Amino acid sequence: MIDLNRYHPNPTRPAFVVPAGAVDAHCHVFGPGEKFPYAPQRKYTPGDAPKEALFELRSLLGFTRNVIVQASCHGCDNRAMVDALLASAGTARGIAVVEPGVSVAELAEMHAAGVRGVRFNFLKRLVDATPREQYVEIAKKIIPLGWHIVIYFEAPELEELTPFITSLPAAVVIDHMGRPDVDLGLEHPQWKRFIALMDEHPNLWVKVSGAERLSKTGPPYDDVVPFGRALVERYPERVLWGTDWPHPNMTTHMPDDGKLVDFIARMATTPALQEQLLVRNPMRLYWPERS
Ligand code: 0GY
Repeated sequence: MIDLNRYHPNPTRPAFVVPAGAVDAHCHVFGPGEKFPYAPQRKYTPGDAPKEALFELRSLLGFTRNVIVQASCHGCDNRAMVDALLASAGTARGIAVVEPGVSVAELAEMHAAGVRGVRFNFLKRLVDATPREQYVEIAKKIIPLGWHIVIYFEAPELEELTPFITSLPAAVVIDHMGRPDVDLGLEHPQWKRFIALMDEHPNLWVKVSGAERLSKTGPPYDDVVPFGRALVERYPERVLWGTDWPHPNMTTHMPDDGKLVDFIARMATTPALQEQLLVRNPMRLYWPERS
């Protein structure tokens, strides 16, 4: 029996060989809970997914770097994520979740560890709502550090969120393709609204991750291909990809991370697009000094 609260126990080595220096730009570490307790206000309690397991997976998949995104189950306590960054010898960057009262010294310390952005999460099943003014306050504090903002919402929320998103004075990275309902197709107003937003705002980036969450048909996620491919081909300089390991809150299956890597080649179908998606774009955003 597959345990849906634990990452895939033996992912396959991908058939798709990623370009040298590839970045997994969306993944998490969970705990271990004994050392880094989960937040009291969390909406789910994950199985532990420690940094050692993440770095082992990275090697198996052929990747060089990670971007570790603070997940809601750790609230604003970024210690597990920062601990992973510090252990990575500069091969991981982080995205934090912070309170509006965060101090300049705390931000500077996170920056030194490798944090390069904050995440605003709008999913009601994951977090209690944060007033927009608080997010504005956080945005103001992170701008001087050159950080960006990662934003997580579901497509039905986009219309209401658009004035807020477009007011943010930084690069904004949208998680999981803006979480479209893939059954609606590429011609539906829901998807067209998202494309219009991306077209009009060159500071917006998008992760073509989350096929395993978006798919209604399950592996090999055929129904997600047109969405991912449309984004990669329309915005080749503003797309990122990540495993989303260890895949919290999956309800139907636990994805094989090796198969998720194979899926990349169905969205980014040429070596040039693959290089942009997996190396050039994330390097520009997260390791600008090295790209
Ligand atoms: C993801 C997606 C999910 C969870 C979180 O912060 C989180 O807890 O992001 C989800 O359940 O959709 O990107 O990890």
